[in-house]
Amino acid sequence: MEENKKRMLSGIQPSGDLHLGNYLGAIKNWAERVDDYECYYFMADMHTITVRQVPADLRKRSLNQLAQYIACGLDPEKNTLFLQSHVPAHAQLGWVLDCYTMFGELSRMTQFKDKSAKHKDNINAGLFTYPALMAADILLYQADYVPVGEDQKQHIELTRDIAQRFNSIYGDVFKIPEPLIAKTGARIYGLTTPNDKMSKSIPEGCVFIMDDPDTINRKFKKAVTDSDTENPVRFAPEEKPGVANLMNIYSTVTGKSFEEIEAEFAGKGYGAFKPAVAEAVIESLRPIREEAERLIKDKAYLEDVYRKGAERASYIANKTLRKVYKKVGFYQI
Ligand code: ATP
Ligand code: LTN
Repeated sequence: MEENKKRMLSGIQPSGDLHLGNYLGAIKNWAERVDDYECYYFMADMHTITVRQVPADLRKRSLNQLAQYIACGLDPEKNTLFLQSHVPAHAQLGWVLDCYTMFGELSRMTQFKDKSAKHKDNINAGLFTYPALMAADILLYQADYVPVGEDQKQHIELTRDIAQRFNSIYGDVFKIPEPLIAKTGARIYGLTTPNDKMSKSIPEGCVFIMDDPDTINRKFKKAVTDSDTENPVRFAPEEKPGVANLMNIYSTVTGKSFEEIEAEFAGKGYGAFKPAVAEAVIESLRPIREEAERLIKDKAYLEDVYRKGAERASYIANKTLRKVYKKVGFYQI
C-alpha cells in the first residue's frame, strides 16, 4: 500500500444482516473509493456487545459480514478488512480516551439517549462510553476521512474534540479526521415506512443483501405508494415519499436520473413501476448474494483474510498506541 495516499476508515456493527440501506448508503461508496485511498474497514463487534447478543449469532454474523464486505466489492488485497476484537489496541486506546472524554459530552450523544431508552434494562457503562471507543477506532489509524451515514456525524465531531484536547496537552499525536457523508443513497427509507429510514428493526420493509429474488419481489409488491393515477411516477418527496424512495433506489442502482425514470414510466402505473424497481434491485444484489454465499462456505479463505487484516491493522494501530502510552507517562518495557 502506498504511504502517501489519504486514509479512510469505517466500521459497521455486526448486530444484524446487512441491508440495502447499508449497501447504498455506506459500503457501495467505500468500494468505489478503493483506488484513491488507503482503506480500513472493520466489523465493530466490540461495539455490538453494548446491547446483549446471542454469542453464537454474533460470531456467525461477524464472519458473514466479512464475506458480504468482500462480495460488495471490497477486495482484501486493496483494503484492510478486520474484526475489531482481533486488534487489542482498540480496547487499550479506548481506555486511555475514556479518561479524556467528559461525562457531559457523553450524556449529549443522541445514539446513547435512543439506545438507553430502547434497552432500559441494560443501560451499561459500555453503552455510555461507546463514543470514546469509536474515537479510538478512528484515531489509532490516523484516518483522514470516515465515510458514514448522517446519524454518525455527532460521534465523529466528538472524536475531533477528543483528539484536539489530547493534542493540545501532548503535541501532535492524532490526525483530526473528517466525516464523509454520501450525497446519493445516504438515506434509504423503509418500503413500508417511507418516512423512517430502512432498518433491520422493521424487516418487512427492509431488503436484506442476502434476500432471494422471490422475497425481494414480495417486499417491493408491498411497498407503500399512494392513490395517484394521473401522473404516478414523478419525484415529489414531500407529497409522495414512498414513490420518491423507490425512485431514489431505482436511480442509485441503475444510474438513471429522475427525469429519465419519469419518462420511462410516463403513462404507466405502479403495477409496472414496482416490479421494475424490484428487478433492478434483484439484478444488482444477485452477484453480491451469490459471491457472499460462495465465500461464506470458504472458511479457510475468510480466515486468511481476517488474519492478514488484523496483522496489518495491528501494525498501524500499535504505532499510535505506543506513542500515546509514552505521552501519558506509562513506564516503557
Ligand atoms: P438499524 O438497522 O438498527 O437502524 P443500521 O442498519 O443503521 O442499524 P448501522 O450499523 O447503524 O446499522 O449502520 C451502518 C452504516 O450504514 C452507517 O454508516 C449508516 O449510516 C448506514 N445506513 C444504515 N441505514 C441506512 C439507510 N437506511 N440509508 C442509508 N444509509 C444507511
Ligand atoms: N458507531 C457506528 C459503527 C462504528 C464506526 C466506528 C463507524 C464503530 N466504530 C468507527 C465509523 C468509524 C454505527 O453504529 N454505525
